[in-house]
Amino acid sequence: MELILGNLEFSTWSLRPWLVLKRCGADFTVTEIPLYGDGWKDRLAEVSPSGKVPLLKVDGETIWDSLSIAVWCAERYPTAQLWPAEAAARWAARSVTCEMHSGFMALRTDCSMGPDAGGVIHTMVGPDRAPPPTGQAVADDVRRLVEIFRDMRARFGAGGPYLFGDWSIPDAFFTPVAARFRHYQIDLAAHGDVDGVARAYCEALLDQPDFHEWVRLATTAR
Ligand SMILES: N[C@@H](CCC(=O)N[C@@H](CS)C(=O)NCC(=O)O)C(=O)O
Repeated sequence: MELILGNLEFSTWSLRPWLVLKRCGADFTVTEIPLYGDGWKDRLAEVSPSGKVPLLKVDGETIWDSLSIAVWCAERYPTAQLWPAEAAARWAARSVTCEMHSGFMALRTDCSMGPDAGGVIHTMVGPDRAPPPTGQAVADDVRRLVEIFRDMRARFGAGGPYLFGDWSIPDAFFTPVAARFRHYQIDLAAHGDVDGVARAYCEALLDQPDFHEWVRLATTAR
């Protein structure tokens, strides 16, 4: 099984399925296609139906899109319990995962990862930090994320440090967000996190052993 990814330092979409596959204990190799390098568009077009990463090559098939790969993993590895077992929690988990997958455009734009217009490279993994964003649209996105984190933790999070207690697919989708918040030094308390619940959740995501491994991989010469 081969997982094809963009730059480990800043491809937020790539981090998601890698975390999910790690949780499954899957045996997979990683191929990194550096975005913005020489000939990167052609190389991507050769392997990816959508012209984007991530994608998974398995059993002679190609599965593309981070959410589709996560759903495939949940089917292939039922014992990994990638969605919460309890029905209300499971549907909430799917709702917030889909909301993340299809939304938060202001956050993605104003807190972008990778090279910016001035040539500065913003990463999820380094000690580099950038000034917090100032626009209202991104503030609205952060406020909604804080609301999701606080609501889900309060309703479903009693069994552990993750959004639904035990680790589940939404945690893979929110780990890049936690890394963006850290890089852009966003103070969640200023966006409704009155008692630090959302901040603690983000810290748990950045402290998961698999994310530490990703940071090691991304910061090791290759
Ligand atoms: N919805 C897709 C988005 C994938 C995506 O936008 N990937 C970026 C890399 S982080 C990409 O391949 N960009 C190349 C391009 O747009 O040409 C997913 O979840 O996999």
